[in-house]
Amino acid sequence: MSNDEMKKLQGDLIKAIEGAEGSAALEVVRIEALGKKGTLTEMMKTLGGLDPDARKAMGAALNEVKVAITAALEAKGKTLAAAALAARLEKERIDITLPVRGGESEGRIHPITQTYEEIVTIFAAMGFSVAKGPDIETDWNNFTALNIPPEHPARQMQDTFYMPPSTHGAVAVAGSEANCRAGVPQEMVLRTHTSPVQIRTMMGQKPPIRIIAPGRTYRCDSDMTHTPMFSQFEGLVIDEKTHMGHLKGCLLDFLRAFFGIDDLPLRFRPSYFPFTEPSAEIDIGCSRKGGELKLGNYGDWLEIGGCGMVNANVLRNCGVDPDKYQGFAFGTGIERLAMLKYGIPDLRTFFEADMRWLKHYGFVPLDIPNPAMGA
Ligand code: 2NL
Repeated sequence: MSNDEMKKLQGDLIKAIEGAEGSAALEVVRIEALGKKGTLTEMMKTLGGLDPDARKAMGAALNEVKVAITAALEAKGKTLAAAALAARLEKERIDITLPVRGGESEGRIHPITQTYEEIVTIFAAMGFSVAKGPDIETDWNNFTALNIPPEHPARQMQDTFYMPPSTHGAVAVAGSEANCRAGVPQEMVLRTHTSPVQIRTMMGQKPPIRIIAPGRTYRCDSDMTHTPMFSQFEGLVIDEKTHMGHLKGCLLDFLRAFFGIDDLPLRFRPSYFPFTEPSAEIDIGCSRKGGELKLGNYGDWLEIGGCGMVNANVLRNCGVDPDKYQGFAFGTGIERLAMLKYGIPDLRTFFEADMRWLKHYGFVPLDIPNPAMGA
């Protein structure tokens, strides 16, 4: 075969490769050239019958053609695969901006979830992290570390759900910091507040600390205004110079953002908690005229939670030096905030799983108010 014939063969093969309209057509071209009975393969087979010089020249020339068309096959293969992927992506594209099927008739975001998200969003913007912990807690984390003495009424069986000893082995009396750190078995409870999350945080990391701890809590209580399970969120800030002014400013910013009332008044009323000193109840301005509760600067007051400076005993219990660090903490109920913001009159309805209630008070997914929308 002459050089010209060889060049023509190469040109024809490359033309066929470039003209292939899909990977199947390309494979046909490949087999025609390089398959067991392909043009090039057949020509390779004739090399043996040539004399050495001719064999060498012809072999080199054939190999050149083979290298060229192998490269062309590979390049075309990639182009075809990319085109096939692009076509598939185009065909299978999902328009996520479409409204959900059934639209308004489908699910709702529960008001507690909605309120929880709003609280987290506002505190995140103020530089807080969200801390979480288990619902089943040690005596130490739930009571002892919080300066709640063994005889405190909150520890009574009527107020606290105790886990049966069979679920956690032998039971020592109330925990100690050493026992807790060593993992010695102790009484276990369903947490009665989210404070154990803050105890865990203080025992596990060095200040400065700035967290909120939202989540479910449990108490043996059931009447018009109490359910055995409810949601709380607490905040904790520990640093070297943190003081009560920071606490009040922080709560004022949060409450005004949450309720969307720029001049909402805030009042601290002296109180007592074992875990804070001094302690205060958090009151916000309201009106009760005509039996209707309205939040704002109207001269009347409504209690929405408690707060204070973290008791030095609590800091010591968690291995934080009270001579170097101090901080504030606060706590409030999520259902309570949801009821006030969204005008839900009865606490118990939160947990009845009544779809008519959820349809009325719930939020349409992808259409929920948030602080960024001025809600
Ligand atoms: C309320 C009152 C409060 C705290 C919670 C707290 C947590 C730690 C240390 C000190 Cl680890 N304090 N939490 C402080 C004051 C009040 O909650 O009425 N909650 C619904």
